[in-house]
Amino acid sequence: MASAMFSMASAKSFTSSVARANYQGKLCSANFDVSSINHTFKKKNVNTLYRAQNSGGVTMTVAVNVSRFEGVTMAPPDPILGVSEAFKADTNSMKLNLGVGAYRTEELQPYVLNVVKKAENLMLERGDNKEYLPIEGLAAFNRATAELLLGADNPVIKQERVATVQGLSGTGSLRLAAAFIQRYFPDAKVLISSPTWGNHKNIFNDARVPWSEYRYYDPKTVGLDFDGMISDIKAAPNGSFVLLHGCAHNPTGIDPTSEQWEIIADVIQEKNHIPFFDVAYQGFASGSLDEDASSVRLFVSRGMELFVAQSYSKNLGLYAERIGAVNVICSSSDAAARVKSQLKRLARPMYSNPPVHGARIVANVVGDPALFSEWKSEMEFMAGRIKSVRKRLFENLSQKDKSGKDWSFILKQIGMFSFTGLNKAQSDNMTNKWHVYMTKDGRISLAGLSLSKCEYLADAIIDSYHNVN
Ligand code: PLA
Repeated sequence: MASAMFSMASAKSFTSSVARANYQGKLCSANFDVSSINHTFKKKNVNTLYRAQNSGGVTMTVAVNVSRFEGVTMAPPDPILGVSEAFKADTNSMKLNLGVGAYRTEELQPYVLNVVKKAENLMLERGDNKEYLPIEGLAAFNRATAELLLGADNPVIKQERVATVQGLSGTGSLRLAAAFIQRYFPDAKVLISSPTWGNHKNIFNDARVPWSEYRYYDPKTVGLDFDGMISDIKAAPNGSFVLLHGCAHNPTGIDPTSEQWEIIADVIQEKNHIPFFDVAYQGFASGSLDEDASSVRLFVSRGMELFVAQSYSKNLGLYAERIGAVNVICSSSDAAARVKSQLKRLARPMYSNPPVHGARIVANVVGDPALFSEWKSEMEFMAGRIKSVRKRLFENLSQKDKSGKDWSFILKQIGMFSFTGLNKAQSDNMTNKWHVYMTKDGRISLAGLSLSKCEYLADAIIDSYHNVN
């Protein structure tokens, strides 16, 4: 094995040295020194382009024999967003994408809300600029989002006990809060429901926050395992964080009743736990912004300190604008100011400051009484369409399935998803045989379903449920 060692002053001479060595088929390993950087290339078959930059700012493109990323393994497709990729690749005309929770019209087209278009026109007319936002985001948005969540006249707002920081939608807000927990509560763990939205585990794993699960879903009743949930929350070490879905639990579509929320709050208070609400569907579950925030407001009214991550992906259809917020309700304005300063400190090196477009849309819609009431009607309409599709699917399943199976659990679920109870093999059959794309935990997004496709979907579910184990 030949080995070449050289040091050079310019990128040009280095490139040509490698090219020459490669041409001659002699280069197996080369050690070189440019300013303070040492690179070692090993192995044969020089065929990959490698870009190196020295501290003096010289950029070189050199051929190396093997990728430096040999040790990087292929990541599996995302269990939710990967479904959309597979859907796109399917050419069957009957295909249905019920994977990701994204609202579609009855014609199965993406929907941009009228109020969003109006708010965007306003922004164009005003000629709003593209200056950086402050680290904590747009002030008008932060005010509007806290008011929407807690109610405009909530005393905690007047008392300045809410630390609100604009986030990169629900996910980014959860991630920022997780980074805060990791930094300030390094010994605490987060309790998450079993099951939960798949990305919750990734978020806490990446933030290095330990988590464990509390019982939530009971497959026997296709309902809430309330006793299991309460006893797991009781059994957790005092001062744990308890992640709760504010409304429209994902993936099960099963929410606690208001009496159950009271008991959950009792136990969390007894244990000195810190509630952490994920509110990704405010207004989308019931059609009412206030009703869907009632769980959060109950905890706030008890004087508890808590975290809330919010998202405008679904209720305003701003999926790609990445607009949401993290709110920390504190017991004093002083604590809120300190918490906010630390959230900003965490955000600055992560993404510096958030994007402005979605924040302006939300602020304009919520801040204008006419647009606000129009938004509420559009949200009711979207929530209503999902409810009507849910009902039609139930009717089709009940009529077509002659086995006597009770499908009424579908009607009891709330929000954009239905947890069908189909297992992985049955879900695979839905996709492979029927071209119905869904997550492998048996979840289907009813927001991606039209009334006219319900019958086809019912056939697919009945076949998968009865003919696949
Ligand atoms: N929290 C929950 C419970 C969610 O279901 C989702 C989105 C989010 C947070 C984050 O959404 P955002 O970052 O867009 O604000 N869940 C979707 C999409 C709709 C996804 O997986 O990203 C879902 O299909 O489950």
